[in-house]
Amino acid sequence: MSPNIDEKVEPIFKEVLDRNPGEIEFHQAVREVLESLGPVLVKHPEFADHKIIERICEPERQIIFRVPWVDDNGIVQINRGFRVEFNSALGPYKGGMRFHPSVYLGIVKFLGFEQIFKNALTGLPIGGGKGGSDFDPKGKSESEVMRFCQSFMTELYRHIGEHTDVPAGDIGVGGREIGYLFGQYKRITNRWEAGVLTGKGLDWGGSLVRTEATGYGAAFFVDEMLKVRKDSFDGKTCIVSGSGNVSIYTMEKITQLGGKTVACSDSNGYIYDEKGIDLDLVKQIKEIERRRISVYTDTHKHAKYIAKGNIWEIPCQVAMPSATQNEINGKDAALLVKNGCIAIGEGANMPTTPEGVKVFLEAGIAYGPGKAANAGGVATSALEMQQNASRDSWTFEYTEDRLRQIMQNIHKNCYETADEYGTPGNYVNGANIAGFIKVAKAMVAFGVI
Ligand code: NDP
Ligand code: 2IT
Repeated sequence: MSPNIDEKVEPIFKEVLDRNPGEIEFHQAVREVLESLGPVLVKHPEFADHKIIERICEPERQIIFRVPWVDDNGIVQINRGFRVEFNSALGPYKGGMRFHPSVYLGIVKFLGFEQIFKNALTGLPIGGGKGGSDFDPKGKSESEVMRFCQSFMTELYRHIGEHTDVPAGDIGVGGREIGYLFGQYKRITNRWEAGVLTGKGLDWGGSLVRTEATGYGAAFFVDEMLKVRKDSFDGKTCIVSGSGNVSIYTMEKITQLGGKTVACSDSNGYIYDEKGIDLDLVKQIKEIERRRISVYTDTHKHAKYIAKGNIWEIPCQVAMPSATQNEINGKDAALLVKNGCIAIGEGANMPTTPEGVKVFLEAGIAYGPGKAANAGGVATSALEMQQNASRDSWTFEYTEDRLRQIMQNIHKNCYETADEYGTPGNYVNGANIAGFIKVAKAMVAFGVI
């Protein structure tokens, strides 16, 4: 249980723990939101009368399915597929799919739960959902990935649709996988239905800026937090963990805003390059060759590769965790603060443990939680849906401008909501409360469904 949960909300959290045994990441994500909601029930007693918190914690629908496929040696492989359609109060379920061996129901539910509030914060008409599989794309051939995606979609297609549920990418799912998934959906349904998936290729219904959007958006969010403090990225030393989609485009925007990223990582270790990470090289290694980040030092001898190292030990002023959940613990957070870190922008979902969050909040540094800071990805997915619906495509400049405005609005909304609820500067409360209220009002309007 949590000492920070209001006594009116505590029995609801206990019920969540009892009903969802073993799903520790889901418990963590729910606890974090529920800790913010006590004062909301005081201002809005109707939310308690309508049992909004209880309903929001229970997914509308959970789908678990078998994904059989044949590997290159002719051996039958079986994975498990998931789609949790969490909440459709504001629009069709929307959220990515994660292909990683660690995926199980508890991870998909934590991601789907956070997605509800994140998507509400974008101000766009999208509900919350998430999916994925315990399939491990590492070491698989191109045709194995294709066969897996085709088998996955052969079950998933019946549950999704442009007005029902619109999946996209997450860890292990990028443009290549979305291509195979879209192709199979089109084939089975005999429909060229662009709006059923986002993150599509630019030649077949994708949006400019979607690839860059999560990283760019996270950097914009940090820029806004720094502006409030009369500061900027200019001259700041930054660390961005991971070296996938979110990390790469976070680093790109940090450079454009005047900062310097000196370290990035993958699950095997991290690179420290005091001259600043060479992003063209990282893109070559990760996006084109799909190799490990360790090969960075083959051509850049001055840089250091630290296998299994802790990237948060490097002093920095801005840290942007962009790999996975719980990658910053209480000790890491204390070290970051001690070494002079003044801002954290979470590109990843729930990358900081509750102990770490406490350290950042108590230190009073600018801390942008994932559901606000990384909302630019899904927001641009919604812009992709808009373009698909109007059979139009926008320029890079226009789309990036829309993304920037959305991130500025999210920042403002979180900042002002934190103030209104008596916790100025606390973006955790701001994001949780603002996101929750929007969904809750819609749920009240719809009656008991
Ligand atoms: P990618 O698959 O492109 O990259 C993931 C990166 O994180 C890789 O460098 C990977 O290293 C590393 N990583 C993954 N799992 C672990 C782990 N268990 N331990 C250490 N490192 C790990 O994924 P994305 O960049 O898309 O996603 C990164 C994070 O951002 C996730 O938390 C995701 O949920 C979140 N996010 C993504 C959005 C998107 O639009 N893609 C939108 C909003 C949030 P390795 O290659 O060694 O596995
Ligand atoms: O966590 C996320 O917001 C994503 N992985 C992106 C979801 C989307 O639908 O673009």
